[in-house]
Amino acid sequence: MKRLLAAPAVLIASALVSLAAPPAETAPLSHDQKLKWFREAKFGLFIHWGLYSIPEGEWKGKPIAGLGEWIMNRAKIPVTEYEKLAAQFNPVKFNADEWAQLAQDAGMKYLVITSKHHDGFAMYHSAVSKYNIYDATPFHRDPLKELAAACARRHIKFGFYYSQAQDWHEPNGAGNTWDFGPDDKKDFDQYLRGKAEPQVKELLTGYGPICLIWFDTPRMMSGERGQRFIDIVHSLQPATLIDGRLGTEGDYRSMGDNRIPDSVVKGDWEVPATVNHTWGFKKDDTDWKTPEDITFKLVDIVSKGGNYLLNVGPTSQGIIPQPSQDNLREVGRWLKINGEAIYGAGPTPFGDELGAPDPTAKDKQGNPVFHAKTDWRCTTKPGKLYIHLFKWPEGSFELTKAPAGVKKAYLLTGKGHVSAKVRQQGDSLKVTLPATAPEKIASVLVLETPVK
Ligand code: JFZ
Repeated sequence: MKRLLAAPAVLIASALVSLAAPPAETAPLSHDQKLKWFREAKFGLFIHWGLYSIPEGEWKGKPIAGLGEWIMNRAKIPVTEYEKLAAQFNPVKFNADEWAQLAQDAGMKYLVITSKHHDGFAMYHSAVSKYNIYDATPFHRDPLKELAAACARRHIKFGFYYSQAQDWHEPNGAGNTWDFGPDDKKDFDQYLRGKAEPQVKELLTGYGPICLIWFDTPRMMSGERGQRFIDIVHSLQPATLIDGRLGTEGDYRSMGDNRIPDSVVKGDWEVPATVNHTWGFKKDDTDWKTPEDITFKLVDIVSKGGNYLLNVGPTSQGIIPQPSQDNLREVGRWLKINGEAIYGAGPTPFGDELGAPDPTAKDKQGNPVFHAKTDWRCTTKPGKLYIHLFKWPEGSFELTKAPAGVKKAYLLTGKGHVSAKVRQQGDSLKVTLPATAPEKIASVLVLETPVK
């Protein structure tokens, strides 16, 4: 009897509570709540794919210098000519599950793909503009819808790159001065309201949860133009992050392309980077970063507090170049063993291991040249220091400014831990290591520290 009476009381109480405060699911997300997955993820796959993958860096038999996805601009191709590429675009080898699987095999936790780059061509079925892969090509499919589903099946977060300002296809978009004259004579807001804003709405309604929108090159994004995009994102998907290139402050900082900072940077940030020297596919660019180099850059970035968004450029057939796939999978193999030192890990408490500015050498801007050291990096979790050893030390590893009370040291091997002897004297610490490294790219030494 008592129980029966208690139930309605609970219901009344909860009804009162819900009148007093909005239910948890509609309360605005805090910055920390929004950034939670991003801070855990650390490593993402960027994909630049569009009409530019057809000329693959060559126009009318001539190689065009610069980034593959900039070919329309670099060769000053008129819209009427560039548009014709759409009729040839038929990437029949595209397989969304294979792409999402690559991200998963590489240990990447999010995927960001070009929904529209500066050339203005939408890589999804847009009702706003017929200049899109569904309506204007023989392919007649929406690959981004397929990719969103393939990522969801693997619990990989899915996001879009969208070029909000530059649109070389539109008379009022920024950037195309060879067809449409100088940008300052254009009705830029007509373009924003007529194409960019409604397309961003489409992307946030038709593709499930979008982890982030990667805006870029904020030319002419003055005044409240950026805020209009923020309002659209917040109204449709309040959890979606906005990168650092909208023109108005986003949810995290985007560093310059391929630019890794020299030291620890506070706050949330990401380094967008290439696996060769272009984003969009170029047939002549086969200078692939090695798995060792990519792993070092990933660890380096995480040890400084950031995320690594690493790009691949698929061909017009829909194939991600095999060497870039192989290299990423090798990084994934390393992450299978050492991932606990990366995902959700914080920056180094040290700093001297990163290198130092040279007091005598100055660069062209007059700044001291930074001499990076590459022997080891450190990432952290509560109660743990992860020392990533890129150069295997002979006999022992030494720290001169070690935290007090390190009781346990061991190496990650993927098949259990290999423990190592620690000797601590004041600030200095010495770990005796086996003669050979357990892992060829980098072995991770874990030091267990008292949790504060
Ligand atoms: C932009 C694009 O123009 C390029 O095609 C690509 O999509 C890349 C990811 O982003 O290029 C930039 C933008 C900003 C910087 C460098 C290249 N930057 O801040 O150093």
